[in-house]
Amino acid sequence: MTTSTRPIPSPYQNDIARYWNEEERPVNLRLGEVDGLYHHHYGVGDVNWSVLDAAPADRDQAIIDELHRLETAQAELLIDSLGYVAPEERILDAGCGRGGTSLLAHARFGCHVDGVTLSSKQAAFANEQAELGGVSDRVAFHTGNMLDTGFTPGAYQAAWNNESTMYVDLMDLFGAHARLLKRGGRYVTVTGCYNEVYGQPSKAVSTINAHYECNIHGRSEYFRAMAANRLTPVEVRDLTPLTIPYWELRAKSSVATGIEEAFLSSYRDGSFQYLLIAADRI
Ligand code: GPP
Ligand code: MG
Repeated sequence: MTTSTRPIPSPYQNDIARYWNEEERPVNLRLGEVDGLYHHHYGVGDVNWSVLDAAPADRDQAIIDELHRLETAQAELLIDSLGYVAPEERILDAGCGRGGTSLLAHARFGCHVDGVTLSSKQAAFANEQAELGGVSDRVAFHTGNMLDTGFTPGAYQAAWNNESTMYVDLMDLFGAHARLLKRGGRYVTVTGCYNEVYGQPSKAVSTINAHYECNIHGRSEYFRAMAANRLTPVEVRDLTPLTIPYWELRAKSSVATGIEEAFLSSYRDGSFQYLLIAADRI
């Protein structure tokens, strides 16, 4: 087990660390308990709506299992876009949360994975999951700042942010990824962004920002910041239609948190989008 600690410099970063150190929402913990993959992102794909008709004694767990299946499908989709990673290579999960995507990526490629999160509690939790899974020799979670990891420049074949870009300045973030990635390495993000076709962000976006203490970016910011940092898009997918069913099921579940309507209304009216962007480090 490796847990390195670097200084957390800004008041906002302290706020983020506090937020995620204190977070214990059943929508994350109960889903993670299904199989030990704890995610901090949403789901994609068709819902098996028959779970709503399960026998009363089984219904709640059937819905939890289904939400978890859709969240795991989202992580697999992101990993699909990382390209081939050889077992001896390293990959980076920036804003790794409790580690679900990292563990899935290791299962896919067998490679070394470093996850970084500002939350020491998340890093410790994720390391425990890696231990339990018997992969802690290759998968390590670190308490630290994704903008200043201290990791070896040029050492990474792939890097990603699974719904964590809204906590950082994108110029700083992509500068950091460009330094860590090898030339020809792959960067992927799945993110929510506001749709600048409609100008400024809608009230729903402000509600989401307040809920998670984050700052959602506009779509064009991603492409500007990538272009400025040697990251050239190879794939852009609008996942909005694929994630709406997840939110519809979540809204009907016992683990709904109250944020569901803000996602559903802004995805449906087009003011907010769920995007996957993959880019090559040139
Ligand atoms: C949290 O996931 C996700 C974010 C903070 C990013 C916000 C995402 C956008 C697409 C805007 P979580 O799994 O911790 O959230 P919840 O507890 O609501 O499931
Ligand atoms: Mg969640």
